[in-house]
Amino acid sequence: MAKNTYKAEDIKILEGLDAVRTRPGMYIGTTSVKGLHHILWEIVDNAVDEAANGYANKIDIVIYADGSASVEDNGRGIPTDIHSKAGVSGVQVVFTQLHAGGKFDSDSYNYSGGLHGVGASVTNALSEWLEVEVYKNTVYKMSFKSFLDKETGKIRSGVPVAPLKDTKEKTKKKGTFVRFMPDARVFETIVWNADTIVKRIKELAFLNKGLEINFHDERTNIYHRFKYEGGIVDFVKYLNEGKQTLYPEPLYAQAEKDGILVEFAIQHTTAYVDSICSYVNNIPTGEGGMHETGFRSGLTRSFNDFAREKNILKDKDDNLLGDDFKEGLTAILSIKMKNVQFEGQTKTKLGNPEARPAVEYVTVNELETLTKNKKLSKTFETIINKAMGAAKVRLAAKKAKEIARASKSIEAQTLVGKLASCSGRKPELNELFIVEGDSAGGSAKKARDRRYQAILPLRGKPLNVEKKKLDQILQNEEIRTIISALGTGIGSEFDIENLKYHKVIILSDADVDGYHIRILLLTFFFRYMKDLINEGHVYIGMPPLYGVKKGKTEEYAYDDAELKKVQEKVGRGAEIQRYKGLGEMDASQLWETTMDPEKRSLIRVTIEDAAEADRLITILMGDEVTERKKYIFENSDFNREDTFAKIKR
Ligand code: 1YM
Repeated sequence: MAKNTYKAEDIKILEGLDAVRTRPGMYIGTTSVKGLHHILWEIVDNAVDEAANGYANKIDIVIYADGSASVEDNGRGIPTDIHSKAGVSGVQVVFTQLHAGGKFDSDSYNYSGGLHGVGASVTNALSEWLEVEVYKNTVYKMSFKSFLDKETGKIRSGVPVAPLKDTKEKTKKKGTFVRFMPDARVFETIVWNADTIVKRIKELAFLNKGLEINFHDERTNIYHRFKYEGGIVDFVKYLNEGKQTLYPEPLYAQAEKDGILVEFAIQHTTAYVDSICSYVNNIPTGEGGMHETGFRSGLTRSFNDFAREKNILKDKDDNLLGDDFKEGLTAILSIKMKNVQFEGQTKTKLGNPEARPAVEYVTVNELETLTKNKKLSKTFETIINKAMGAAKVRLAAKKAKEIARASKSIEAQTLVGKLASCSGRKPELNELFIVEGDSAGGSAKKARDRRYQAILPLRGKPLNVEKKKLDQILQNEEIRTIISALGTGIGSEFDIENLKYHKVIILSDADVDGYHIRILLLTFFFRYMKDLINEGHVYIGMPPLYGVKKGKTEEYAYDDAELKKVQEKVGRGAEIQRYKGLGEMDASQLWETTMDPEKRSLIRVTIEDAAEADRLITILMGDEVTERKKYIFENSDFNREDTFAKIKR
């Protein structure tokens, strides 16, 4: 850490202040309101550095009614002794020599602020006046002023009014106080933005645990106090406020590697987006950079290692990806290092290549240590499970993309499979019947009105629902035929404008297989063609459960209650047939009961139905055998009303 005894000779003198005054943009980037705040941060940074090096723990910032601002810390105080080469006090050097300060000597200072590191002299150069007080047993004072140089006609700024003076006034305080008035001739505006200041000092308080930062705005008489004993752990908790966290305490670690101090805190939430905020020497690196890259790969490696060690990931499984662990991740990465190089559009990207391996090393090492902590094993498992879920979705989405691509080529081909298309060319009139079983399919083909009704039979047991994962289902020929028949594409490619049938009618038996087919199709539509359901194009066809025949008349009943009524109506001697499947009906029966728009009854599927189907399919297709058996057992009465009620609920 920094030396306790400071020698003013350490200071390196580089340049005068006039250059800053003539080209402020070169030193603070802009003279906009952003530049205005920049000169405040220069002073605040020196105070924060003093705290970061362990000499101060309190900073007070005041905005005065006259528009000036002050910063005070309780550190060692800027050196007051005479700098041997400059022949003036340390204070004078700090405020009049550009790039002055042990800060720019990598031996005498630890971590420079980089972007803000141009120093307090820049603030002085761009101020109308600036006052410094140093408290070391007595109060030292010095002030600087800008004035018009009559000889050159130019404004000179930051000129000492008098050398640093020991007022001999006794004080118990320790530290440095700096107050300045930004120069209205330099800045587009000199009105401080309290929100900007509060936001930044809060961030600084999070990044420097235990550091108390107070803010008082005299203009509005508003006070703020920030102090976080938990540092970036508190930061992560703060960012996750109002979100549902997956484990109560953020994971936290801190270590040094090759002269780079690395500190991070992470916590996952149920959200899908991530927010990783990284900092170098307290400066936000919005564009990321080497440290973030190292951090991400460190996280990915550690969690994968853990998942393999615990056998959550099996030998045959692929590693989870960084993106999988990112889902719902809130993280703060804060590093401290020397000679930082910023790159990128907004110069907020860390370019130092050495930061990457150092951060990755620390991340992996420290997380490994944490995994050994029994109390945290649940946390790690939770993180892996969340990532596994993300991976599943990722793979399904990838498949969907592939299928979407494939569906384009399928559409280009003449239809494979057994689709019997209709001759009509008006999509709003056209209907696609997806019929369970070849025999029912055959009857439907005979019965249909071929002008507007198309039939797609699904084979006897087309899909072994329990064993197939959704991506495999997408490879199923019938599903592919449905995709190409509908013409809309799927997933992100889905376009309802191209829909060729405005009614898509699922016709399946009222038994376990039929039920499976139905929820499978609904799940497929739900996941890959959601708007098909949202726009009300999906229907469930309702074949009757009973046929009641007496002589030449034949009536149908769709449930037990209706059967009673029909029996009463038809009278004794009727022959009752219970249809076990669509296949038992001949073409004319099928037409009359299920397909004829005049007589049939259809149920329009709502998005809630489909969402429920999607949930059920997880039970029915999932690995939880007992859950599935239980479910099927409890729902084994697949009469029409009941089955649908299950989906509808
Ligand atoms: C309100 C602003 O500037 N505090 C501050 C600045 C310095 C020191 C302490 C300090 C640093 C060192 C030794 C060192 C600075 N000193 C220099 C320089 N608060 C504020 N508090 N002793 C005191 O870095 O070794 C620059 S900043 F150059 F003189 F060392």
